[in-house]
Amino acid sequence: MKFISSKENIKDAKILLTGIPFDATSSFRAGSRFAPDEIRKFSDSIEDYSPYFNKSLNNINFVDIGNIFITINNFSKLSKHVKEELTPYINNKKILSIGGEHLITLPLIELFYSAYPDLIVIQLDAHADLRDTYFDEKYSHATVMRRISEIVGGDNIFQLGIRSGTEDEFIFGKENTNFFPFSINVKEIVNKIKGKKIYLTIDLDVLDPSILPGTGNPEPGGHTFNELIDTLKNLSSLDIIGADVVELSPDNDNSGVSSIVAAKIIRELLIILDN
Ligand SMILES: [Mn+2]
Repeated sequence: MKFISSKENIKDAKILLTGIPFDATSSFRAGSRFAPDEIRKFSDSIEDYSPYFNKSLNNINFVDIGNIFITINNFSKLSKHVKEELTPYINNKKILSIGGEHLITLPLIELFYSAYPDLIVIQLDAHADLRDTYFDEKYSHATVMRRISEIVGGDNIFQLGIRSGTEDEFIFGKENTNFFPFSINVKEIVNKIKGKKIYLTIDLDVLDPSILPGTGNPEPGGHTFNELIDTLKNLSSLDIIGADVVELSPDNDNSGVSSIVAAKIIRELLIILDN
C-alpha cells in the first residue's frame, strides 16, 4: 500500500516518500516500526486536498518508494541501508522519511550534510534528545540531537517545543544550540535562515498527548494540531530539502486517530516540499 496520491515514476519525481521502520532503541513503548505502513493505510481516510495550503496532492509529483530495508535491531546496518538506498537521489530530489524512532534522523542528516554542508536542522519535539549517552549507548533516540550537533554544529540547529529533558540537556541546549523551550513559534527564526538549505525533523510527541496519544514517550503540555499547522505555514517559505516524521507508535492508540494526525501532517509536508 502506498501513501494516497503517490505517483509511479521515480525518475521524474520531485519528492520521494520513504518509510524507515526501525525502533530498536525506543526506551519505553516500542512500536514505531509499524508507523510507516499504518500511516499509509490511514492516509486513505484523508483528502488529497489541503484546505490549509489550498493545494492538492494530485498536483504534487511525489513517489512513495516503500520502506528502507531493515534488520530489526542493528543500527549500523540501518544507517548503511539508509545511505545506500537514498544516496542516488540526494542531489536531485527532496526526501520525506517516515519513522520509526527518532534515531533514524541521524543517518539522514549524515546523508544530507554530505551533500549540503551548510545544512540547517529544525527539530520540533517535546524532548531535547541531547543526552551524550543513554544507558551507556551513544546511539539512541534520547541522544540523537547531540550526535547531530556533532555533525552540523549546534549553531545550525533550531530546537523548538522542548518541554522535557534532564537539567544537563537544558543547559547544553541553551549553551550550544538555538534552543526554544515550549514554543513552536518559528516566526522570529524564519528570516534568519531564509535562503539556506533546511532539514526539518518532526517528533510527533511535540503535539499534546490528547491530540496524539500514539507515541512512545507521551509528554503532557504539548501543542495543538492547529498550532503545528501555523508553524508549518511559517516554515513553508523556507527551502526545505528533507524532512522526517518520527515516533508514531500506532498500537498505543487503538482509535487510529494518531495515525490520521500523522498522515495529515505528511500531506502538508509534501505540499511544503513541493515549493
Ligand atoms: Mn525526539
